[in-house]
Amino acid sequence: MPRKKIALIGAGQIGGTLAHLAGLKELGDVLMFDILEGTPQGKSLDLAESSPVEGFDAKMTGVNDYKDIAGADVVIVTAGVPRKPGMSRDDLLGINLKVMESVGKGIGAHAPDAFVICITNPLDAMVWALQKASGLPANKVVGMAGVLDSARFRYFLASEFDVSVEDVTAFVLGGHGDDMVPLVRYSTVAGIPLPDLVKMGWTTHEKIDAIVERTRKGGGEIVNLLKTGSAFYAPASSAIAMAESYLRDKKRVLPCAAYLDGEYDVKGMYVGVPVVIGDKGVERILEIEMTKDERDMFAKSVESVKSLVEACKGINPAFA
Ligand code: A3D
Repeated sequence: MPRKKIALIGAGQIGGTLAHLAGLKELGDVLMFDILEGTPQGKSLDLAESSPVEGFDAKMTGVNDYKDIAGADVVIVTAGVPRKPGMSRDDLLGINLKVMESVGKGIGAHAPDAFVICITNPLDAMVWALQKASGLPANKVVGMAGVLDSARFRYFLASEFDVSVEDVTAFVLGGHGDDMVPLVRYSTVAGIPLPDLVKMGWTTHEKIDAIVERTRKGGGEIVNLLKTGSAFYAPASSAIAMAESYLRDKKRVLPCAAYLDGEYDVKGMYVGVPVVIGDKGVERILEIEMTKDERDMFAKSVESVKSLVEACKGINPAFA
């Protein structure tokens, strides 16, 4: 069986980490594209030179021409600019919208059969723009945010309880912004929901509230520490989990920014919800019951996404 081909659009901090992880996991041959000449070539060569030490077989190639992504099975998009301290994700809208336009056209022309994962911020609006610009079916274009947000939630909870991260599951819904919706009721330690752990005296409501708040602001916490960019290790791991579920038809249930066509009473927008990812792309959207409070939080998050999508249409009427 020929190796799968993974194209990475953007060879920056996340792009380089994606290539490294894809190599280590032998997901396929990796092709890195960037507008900068030399960067994707240099990173690819460096990574290829690590392969004999790590013992993986994967071709690593750096390119500056979209025609080289032809035949890609998966395309992961990180092209654009990241946040600096003091910036919100939404401040990136104007610049990154233009980038999504050119990247979308490149993918549509050269890799129309690929499964596309967008990471560029502001995520929910950028994945929407990327899908429109590429012309690919909505179930083949998805945004990475929920896997990262729930990984942060899981890590904070595991630290609070002093248990393995493997035994903590977490559930985050909504847009990838500070009003995302971490669902406490659906988050568990070995199947025991958080409210029950409060009853068992493992933690308190106040501590859970503080963890929820830290999760919501998790991206900003890292931006403030790094000062020169945003998180890249955990975002790359999260997107690789999604790519692996597609490539190996694992049918994992993962929170992703998916195109909603009436689900959750949202139409024509991308919002973070649990989905099944298999070899057909987004194969199913799980619609869960929410309490009134959860519905209100979700509605607020959807409103934020909607205002960004409207702003995109204002900047470039071609998206309307
Ligand atoms: P960075 O290291 O700056 O890499 C971005 C790369 O994109 C650079 O190498 C640029 O040269 C390249 N680029 C810029 N314009 C184009 C273009 N038109 N075509 C192709 N390549 C281009 O950033 P990063 O890797 O740290 O972050 C990438 C994006 O991911 C940013 O928008 C971040 O805000 C976003 N991000 C999202 C999350 C989510 O959870 C959704 C988390 C962390 C970062």
